[in-house]
This record gives sequence, C-alpha cells and structure tokens, in this order.
Amino acid sequence: MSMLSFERKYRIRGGTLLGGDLFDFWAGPFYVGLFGVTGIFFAILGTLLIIWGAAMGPTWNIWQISIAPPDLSYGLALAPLAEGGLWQLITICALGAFVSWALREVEICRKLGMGYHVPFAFSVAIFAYFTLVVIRPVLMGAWGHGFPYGILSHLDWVSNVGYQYLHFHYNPAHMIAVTLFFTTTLALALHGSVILAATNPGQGQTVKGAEYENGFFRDSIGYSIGALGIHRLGLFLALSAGFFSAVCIVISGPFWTRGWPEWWNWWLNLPIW
Ligand code: UQ2
Repeated sequence: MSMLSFERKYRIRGGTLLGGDLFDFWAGPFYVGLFGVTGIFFAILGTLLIIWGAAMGPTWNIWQISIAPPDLSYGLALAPLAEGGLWQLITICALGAFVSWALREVEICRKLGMGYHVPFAFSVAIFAYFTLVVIRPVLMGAWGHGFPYGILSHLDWVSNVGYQYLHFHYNPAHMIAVTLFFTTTLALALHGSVILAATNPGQGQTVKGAEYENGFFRDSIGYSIGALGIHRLGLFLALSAGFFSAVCIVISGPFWTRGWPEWWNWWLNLPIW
C-alpha cells in the first residue's frame, strides 16, 4: 500500500492516552497502540469463549447456536460457566473490545489532529449495547434480563420482550427512535442521490459542484441545508436514533411494567375531556 506524503508527518510517536510509548507503532498500515493490543486480547478471548459455549450446546447449526445469560434466580451474582457464567465473561470481553476500539480511534484522532466525532459516534453504539446487557439488567436486579448471544435467539428475545409490554410500538421512546431511523434513511437517500447526480452529469458534461446541489434543493423545496449541514444533520439523526433506542428499552421494565398501550391513559385521563 502506498504511503501518502502527509502520513510521514503524522506517523510519529505521541498523542497516546495511556502507557506512553508502549505499543505506539504501526504494523503495516494499522496503528497498534496499547488499545489495539487490549482490543485484540478481548476479541480473541471473547471469540474463544463463544466457541467454547457453542461446543457445550446442543447444536453447531450457525443459526441456532445460542449462549444464554444466567437464570433470573442468580440475580446479579456470578453464575457457573455452563449456566450463564460464559455469557457474563463474553459480555465483559465484548465491552473490553468495544471500548478498546473506541479509545484506539481517539488516539488516531489525536495523532491526526482531528475532532473526536468518529469515536463519539461509536460510543453511542456501545452505549446502546451497554444499556441492554448492563444498565437494564442491573436496574431489574438480574443478569438474566440481558439478551442471549445467538443469531435467532436474540431475535426471539426481542420479540418476547416486546410482547411482554403488549405492543411495543406504543412505547413513546420507541416511536421517536423509529422516526429517527427512517429520517436517517431519508437524509442519506437525499444526500447520496444529490452527490451522485452532481458527480455523474452524463457523458461530455462537466461535473457539478456545491452550487448545483444547493440549487437543486432551493428549486425543489425552497431550502438547502448546505454541504456541511447535511453531514451534521445526518450524524445527529443517526446518533439520536441509537440514543432513543437505548431509552426505549431501559424504560421498559425499570420505569414502566405494564403494557405500553396503557401508558397512553394519561392522555385519556386529561381533565380537558
Ligand atoms: C442539501 C445539501 C446537501 C445534501 C442535501 C441537502 C447542498 C450536498 C441532502 C438537502 C437536505 C435538506 C434540505 C434537509 C432535509 C431534512 C431532513 C430532516 C431529511 O441541502 O446542501 O449537500 O446532501
């Protein structure tokens, strides 16, 4: 892989968060760093534990392999390996690997003199996972409220937990999250299509720039948010979608135990009727 001229300037020691010069070097194109090492460690250990869990289970069918959290009766205690203990260790490894990856991103940002937007965005995804397997189980008093690690089993978990609250689409935070997910796809469809339209005007025609992109939206909807603005909006919509997803599940159980349709009784009970 060729080395860009500016890479020689930033591919130098320094900017690390922890450990000073320890592992502050590149392996081929990849920055290693202390958090690259901890990331590899947790990723390999977690993967081996998943394979161990699969080996103990009844099937090697990739769709059906599942590593379940402990029974609710274990509460917030450590469980024997074969009874959810593996799930607990795998959860620790997953969080260790995710956080290592985020911190390695931070160190790369510091070397490049960039903002921390990418690790911040990734942190919202980690937060959503952390909410599912740590915050909500702790608030509910048992690790058994975490979701099982399996392709089909985690889908079953989502379905079952949804029906536990009768109709999850009535969860107000779920409504906001879904709306944000759809708006994210709308924003990316608008952005992707306008960029490709300006870049591919047809044979023999010159590639168009920002003025044309602005012009298109001013002509069609009377407003252009701008080239920088659309990326700010996109990041905001996507991160808000992840954030409200975490909110919608963490309020289900710890803060509302009945069906979500019933939550709307506050509206029917308003004195104005
Ligand atoms: C825009 C612009 C871009 C874009 C897009 C718009 C030149 C290349 C997509 C248009 C986006 C608007 C008006 C916001 C729409 C609002 C929602 C909530 C989807 O103006 O500037 O840059 O890519």
